[in-house]
Amino acid sequence: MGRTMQVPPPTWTAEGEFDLNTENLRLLLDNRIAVIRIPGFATPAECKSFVAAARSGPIKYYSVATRIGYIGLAQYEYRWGRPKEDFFEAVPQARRELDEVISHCSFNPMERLIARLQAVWPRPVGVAQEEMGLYYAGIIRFTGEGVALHCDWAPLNSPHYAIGQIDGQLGWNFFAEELATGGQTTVHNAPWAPEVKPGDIPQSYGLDPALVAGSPKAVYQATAGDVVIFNTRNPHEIAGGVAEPGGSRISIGSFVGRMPDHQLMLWS
Ligand SMILES: O=C(O)CCC(=O)C(=O)O
Ligand SMILES: [Fe+2]
Repeated sequence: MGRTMQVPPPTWTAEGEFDLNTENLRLLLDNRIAVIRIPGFATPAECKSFVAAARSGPIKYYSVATRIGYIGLAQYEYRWGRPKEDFFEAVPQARRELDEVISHCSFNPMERLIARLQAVWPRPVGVAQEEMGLYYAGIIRFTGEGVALHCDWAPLNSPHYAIGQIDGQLGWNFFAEELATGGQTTVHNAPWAPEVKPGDIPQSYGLDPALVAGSPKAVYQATAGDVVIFNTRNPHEIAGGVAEPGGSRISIGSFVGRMPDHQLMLWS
């Protein structure tokens, strides 16, 4: 069994939302605090520009019950029965599609976010890579109908990739458009540690609510203009809501993993 099974996973010592600084980033990676928010990461004009660019991009839909639109590439879609080569071969095309969308936007949210993290982190921050190539980072999502309870934890989801070596995983999302009502994200402080047979990759989406019953939780609002960061080993879910006419809940984000040498690597 992996080392993740032997040590009980850490839990929050404080709930609520914190600013981005070195200490808080470390606490979030260690799963000691619930949420970091960067208010006003982008101006209202920049949000509008991003929304227009995203809407004109090549939107696809995940094969799950609630309709989740996206642009980009998710590594975990390759976790069962697909060789790593397939994933790394798909990266350049996905990158070109994202670059095309961002070229229509008045700013680059990926570059801005990496700069904000690098400004507070003493080790290098950048898009993940390994011998086979560069990962893809930066999924644009349309999540107005909500997202079911799930976990994102590469040591279990992606054990055969370099990102499987991380000891902390965060997800950041920049929200460019918010719903009129609803759309909150609930993060449950019940860090994922399922029993798995060596080599097995567990189902991590549509988790049983019993897993989080009675655990502390933090609820954040997906406010347009802000970036919100949380520890994705905690099961989390997004409530559906009511959009403005023609609107949605539109974001771009990726994961951030802390490698054994404490570099921060980004992927989606
Ligand atoms: O959109 C959100 O609030 C969270 C999305 C999510 O599940 C993630 O970033 O891992
Ligand atoms: Fe997630």
